[in-house]
Amino acid sequence: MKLGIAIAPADAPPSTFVVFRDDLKRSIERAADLGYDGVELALRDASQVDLAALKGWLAATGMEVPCISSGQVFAADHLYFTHPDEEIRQAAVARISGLVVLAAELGAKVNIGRVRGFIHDGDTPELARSRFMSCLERCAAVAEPLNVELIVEPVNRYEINFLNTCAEVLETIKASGRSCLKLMPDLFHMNIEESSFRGAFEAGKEFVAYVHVADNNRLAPGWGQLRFEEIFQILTDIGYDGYITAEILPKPDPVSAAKQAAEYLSTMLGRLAQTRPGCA
Ligand code: LER
Ligand code: MN
Repeated sequence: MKLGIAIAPADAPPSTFVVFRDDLKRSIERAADLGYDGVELALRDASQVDLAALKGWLAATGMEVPCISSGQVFAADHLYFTHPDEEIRQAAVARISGLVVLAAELGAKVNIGRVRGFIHDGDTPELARSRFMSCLERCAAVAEPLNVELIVEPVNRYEINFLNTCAEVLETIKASGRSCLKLMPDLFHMNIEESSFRGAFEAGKEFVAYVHVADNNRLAPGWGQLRFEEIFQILTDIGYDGYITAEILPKPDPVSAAKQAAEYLSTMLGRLAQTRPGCA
């Protein structure tokens, strides 16, 4: 497994949910120094990034961008897939499609989190689902030929009222039949919504493509009460070998949080490697 950390450009709105909201070059260098393998880029629009410069900073540090996240398309610009207005839905699809084209250049996945939208008052869950599925299909039609995975994230009921559990997301992925659609579990949301970490991961094991990690209080792992040793054993048991990316509050300050997450998660992964059969 590889370690990632969520970052955003300095001009991202303060509500952007990342550890470092700063000059991208500085954040990438800081993350590399702390031992991360990659940075998840939180963007609202592909035009926020100078691709040539970004590729240069990644090459200089040996870092990757495993994922572009899209929460600000929803939170800052209010574009989402279940919106009653088709023009707004299409604008959300266009934003995600732009992020997909950028992701193809970086070998990244694109996250579909809160941009899925919510069930509006007066709408039925079936109507919200059909709008969502239509937008997802339009994005998948762009992503699939570019070999970009769209990773759909279950988000807990206190943040959104649609697609809260891994099972609900899996149902939509399977119904779409698109091979570029995958599952992106987030431990914080799972801790609220799932009755069992093991049950949810095992049911989705063929689809888990990326994982957000945080402790139960959204602080860095180790500063809450999740049992990470057990969770990483489950990830190992299902054969997961992708990114685990810290999506945590920048508290008490961004560097302390990022340092704690890197040290704690590296230790955890090291411990697991030692218990694997055949490992020295
Ligand atoms: C986004 O990845 C997420 O997990 C949300 O909780 C952010 O509000
Ligand atoms: Mn998340």
